[in-house]
Amino acid sequence: MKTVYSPLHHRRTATSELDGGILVPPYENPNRAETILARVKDRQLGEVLAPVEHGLEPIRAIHTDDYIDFLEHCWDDWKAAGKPGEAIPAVWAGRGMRHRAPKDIDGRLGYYSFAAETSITDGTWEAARASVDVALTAQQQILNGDSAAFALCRPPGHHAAADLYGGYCFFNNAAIAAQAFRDGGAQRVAILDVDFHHGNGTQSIFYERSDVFTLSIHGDPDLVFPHFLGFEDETGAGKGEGYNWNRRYPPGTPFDIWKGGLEDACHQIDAYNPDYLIVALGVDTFEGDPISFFKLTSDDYLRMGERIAALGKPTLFTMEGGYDVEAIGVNAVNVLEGFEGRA
Ligand code: Q9C
Ligand code: ZN
Repeated sequence: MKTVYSPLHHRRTATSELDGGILVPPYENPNRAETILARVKDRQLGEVLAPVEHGLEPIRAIHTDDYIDFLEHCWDDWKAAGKPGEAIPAVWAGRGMRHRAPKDIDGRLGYYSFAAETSITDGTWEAARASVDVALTAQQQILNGDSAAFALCRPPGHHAAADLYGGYCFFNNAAIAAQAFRDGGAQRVAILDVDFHHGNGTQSIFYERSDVFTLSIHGDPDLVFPHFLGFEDETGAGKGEGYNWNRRYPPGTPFDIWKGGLEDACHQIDAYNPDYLIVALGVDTFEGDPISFFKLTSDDYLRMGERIAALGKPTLFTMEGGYDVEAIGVNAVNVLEGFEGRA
C-alpha cells in the first residue's frame, strides 16, 4: 500500500511536556515519524507520496472556526504576551464557571484544551495542518480505488475534539478523513481506534451521528489518560445511539486478551457494513511503551493487521500514538504488512 508522508511534521518541535510535575522532552517527537518512514522504505511497503494541500475547508467540516483561529494565532499571542516558555494552559473553567473563550491567552489556552502536557510552539500550526493533508491525501488514494493506504500523520489526532486540543493532538485527522469519505459519497464510515488511549476526540465528534461508527479499545480510563471518557456505557446519543463502542482493559493486558476486544469490534463493524474503514493506528499498546500498560509484542501487530484485513473493507490507516521510538517502525509497519498478508 502507499504511504503518505510530509517532512513538515518537523515543524512540530516542542521541547517541553509537563509530566510528573516537571518539564521533560516530549514523548511525541519527530523521531517517531522518521523511524516509521525508514521502516516503510526498508520493507518496501509501497510508494511514498507527498501530501496534496487541501486547505482549511475539510478541517472546518469537523473543527469550529474559533478553535482553528485560536490554533493559528496561539503562539504569536503567547509571545506577544511576553511569556518566556512554550505555551501551556494552567487554568480551566471548572464546574460552575463560564465556558466561554476570554480575550487573554492564558484563558484561551484553557478554554481550547483538556490537558496540559501538550505544549504549543512555533510551527505547531503548520505541522498540524500538514498532518491533515497527509490523512486527506491517503483518503483520496482510497477514493480513487486503492484498497488501503497509510497516512503517516504527525502530530496525531484522535484526542482532538471539535474545539479542544490535548494528548499531543490538535486536528482530528481520522475524523476529517471520515467526513471527507462522507462528502465523497460514502453512506457509512467506521473508525476503529486501536491506540492504547481512548479516542475521546473522535468519539465526541461523532457521538450524535449514525453515519460514522466509532469504536475504541483502550486502557481503562479509570486508571489512565484521558481519564474522563471511554467507558462502555458511552454508546452514543440521539441519532447516534448505538454508534459508539468502547472496550477497556487493565494493566498487563496481553494480545491474547486484547484480541477478544478486536474480535468483538470486528463483529460490530461487520454488522454495520461500512463503505470505508479508518483505523486510528496507535502502537502504544506495545510492551515496551514508556507511558502505557498493555503487553503486546511486535509479532502481535502482524496478527492485528490480518484480522483487520479480514473485514474486507477499503481501509485508511492514520498514525496515532506509540512512544517506544526504537520499536515504533517495526510495530506500525507490522500491522500494515499483516493487513497485506505479507507475513
Ligand atoms: N506524560 C496519544 O497516544 N498523557 N496520546 C501523558 C505521560 C497523555 C497520548 C502521560 C498521553 C497522550 C496520541
Ligand atoms: Zn495513545
